[in-house]
Order: sequence, then C-alpha cells, then structure tokens
Amino acid sequence: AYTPTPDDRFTFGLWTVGWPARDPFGDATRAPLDPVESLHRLAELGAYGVTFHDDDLLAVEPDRDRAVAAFTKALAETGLKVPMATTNLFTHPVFKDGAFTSNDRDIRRYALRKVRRNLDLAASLGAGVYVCWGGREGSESDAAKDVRSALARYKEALDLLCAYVVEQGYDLRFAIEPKPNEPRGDILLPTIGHALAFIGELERPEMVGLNPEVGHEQMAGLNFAHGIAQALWHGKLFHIDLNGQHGPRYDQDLVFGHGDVKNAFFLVDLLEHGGYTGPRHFDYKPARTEDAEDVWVSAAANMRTYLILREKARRYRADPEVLEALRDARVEQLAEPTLAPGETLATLEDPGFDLDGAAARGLHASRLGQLALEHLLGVR
Ligand code: GLT
Ligand code: MN
Ligand code: MN
Ligand code: MN
Repeated sequence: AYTPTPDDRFTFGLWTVGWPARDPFGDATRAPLDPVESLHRLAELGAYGVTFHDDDLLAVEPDRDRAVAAFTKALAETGLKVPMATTNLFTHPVFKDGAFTSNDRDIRRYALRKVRRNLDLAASLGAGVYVCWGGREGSESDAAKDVRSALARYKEALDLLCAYVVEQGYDLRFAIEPKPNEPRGDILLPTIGHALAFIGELERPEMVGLNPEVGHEQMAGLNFAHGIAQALWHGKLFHIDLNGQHGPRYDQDLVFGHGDVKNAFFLVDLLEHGGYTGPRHFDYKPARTEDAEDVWVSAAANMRTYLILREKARRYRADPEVLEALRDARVEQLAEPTLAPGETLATLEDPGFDLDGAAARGLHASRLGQLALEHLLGVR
C-alpha cells in the first residue's frame, strides 16, 4: 500500500543519493556514484524523476558532452523525467564570496554564463522549474558586504535570467530557495518571507517563485507548514524540497519525516489538500554512517514516509470525530469574509456583540490537536 509509483511524482536530486558524505570535519565515506546508476535505482524504487546541478552530471565522467549523453540515454531507458534543474554556484572556490552577488564583477559575469549553459540543457530536457539556491550569497562580516548593492545585483541576475528564458522561448520558471545560514555566516534571502518580498521587486515577478526546503525554515525556528501555506496563498509554491531537521542547528538534510514528524504530517495534509500539483522532491542526504546500499534504503524511506503520512492525512480528514472537532473549533468559519458584500467599515454595525461572552469562548484546539496526533501515532 505504501509502494511508490511514478503517479506519486516523487523526485530526487542527483546530489542527494550521490552525496559521497564529505563534511567539514571528515573525508568522504562513500565512493562517487554514477548518475546513470542513480537513475536506474531510483526508477526501480518507483520515483517519477530526478533533478540535477550542472556539475552533478560530472560525478564520474569529466567530459560534459559524454556525461550529458549518458544521462540522456539513461533517462530514456528508465522513463524518468527531469522537472527541475539548477546550477552549482557554491562548490568552486571562485564562489567563496558569492556568485550573483560576489563583490567581484568578473565572478558575477562568470556565474551568469554558468547558469545560462545549464538553462539551455534544462530546457532541452523538458524541465519546467529552474532553482536558484544562493548558498554563497551572503557574508561572514557585516563590514565586507553592502547588502543593498548585493540585493540590486541579485535582482539584476534574476531579471537577466528571466529575459533570457523569454527570448529563447523556454517554458521555464525560476524558484528561489531560501536558507538562513550555512555555508555563509548569513545568507541573503534567508527565509520564505524575505524571498517573497524580493520577488515583488523583479521585472517579471510572475516568472519567479519559491523552492522552500523543510530544514531551512526550521533552522530559522520557523513553522514550515505555515510558510508553505503562505507561499501557496501568494501563488508562489513552484517547487519544494522535502527533508527532515531537528530545529535550529546545522543543516541536517535528514530523511523526510525523520525530523519534526508532526509538522511533516500537517505539511503533507496541506500539500495534498491545498492545491500543490508539482513534484514531491526530496533534498536529503543519506547519513555519513551509511554504506552504498543503505543509500537506497534511505531513498525509499523518504517516499514510504510521504505515502504513510498522505494516508494518515486522508483518514484524519474522513474521521467523523475530527470533522466535528473542526466544526467546534470553527476552523471553516475563517473562510467567510468578515464583512458581507456591500458592507464597508463605515457602515459596519454592532448587532449587540457580547464582548464578555465572545472573550470567554474556547477554541477547543486541544481536542483537535490530540485527534491529529492520535492519527499520526496510529491509534485511530
Ligand atoms: C545544496 C543545497 C540544497 C539545494 C541544492 C540546490 S544544492 O545541496 O544544500 O538545499 O537545494 O542548489
Ligand atoms: Mn538543507
Ligand atoms: Mn542541502
Ligand atoms: Mn534544498
């Protein structure tokens, strides 16, 4: 029942299963993985597609043309799709002070050319979303970065990329991925809210949305499900990075659900019932302790956990006691506009509001919250 199929639209970054597990304190614990092998393994597990950085394709084959040919062939063999692609603007030392917002103009120009090249490949593979994670856009020293100029250059880059996509006639939209810190001390566009405000300043705001990641908002102590609800409300949830995180600490990239499982439950409920139609994309890292086979166990765990939570969310929504508790908490009343058609603030009348009675009214959220938890724990 919890076996994924391509209809579930699960996708994985090549860099997730392919992470050789090098961390700031230790060397890689796994060998580089051939993207061709990843495609075959993910297809066998029931995934719908893969996503990639330009450089991910070069994991075992340094020649770009040969690497792209092998990747394209494996896509055809497996039937996997490429709904999203992105650029590595963080590994090479040249990006140590940023890519689009490096203080050095020649580096900013190089970054744009690097994105342009992979945009062409992404479009040719049918990707609909192009992610921009600005992990190196930021600083360690407030003295060394003019944040207002950096934002102007960030906008310049996004405006140029949108114009290029329009000129080329590509069917692509951009998705900004916020993150508060790591690898930079402070990263620009640190949260969903910051990125939404930034998008409003762009030349073509309709072409740019978000790719929020569970762990990145949780690193900032924020409620991810709330952030996703707001992104949906703005029509800006173009893509999503699912994983797990235990609160504000380093970026853990755990398997989906292996962090805050209760927030994951409400997230799946929201994605399934809130109108998100994009891929369910996992951006996790198989732990450094894991061997080459454990990688695939962890990949499968992401999908299985999502499917379990999806089923739990369905049962929660169908439970008569939950429906009654939702009514008791007046949850659906919030959807009704506060004023009736034709009413204005000036004409708003007091029909005899019972101030003390209204203040004393309980929300009864304890019962509803417990019902949700009991569904999640499997006792209902
Ligand atoms: C990198 C980062 C992820 C981003 C990827 C897209 S790369 O692994 O940690 O959160 O989604 O560039
Ligand atoms: Mn992360
Ligand atoms: Mn990551
Ligand atoms: Mn991510």
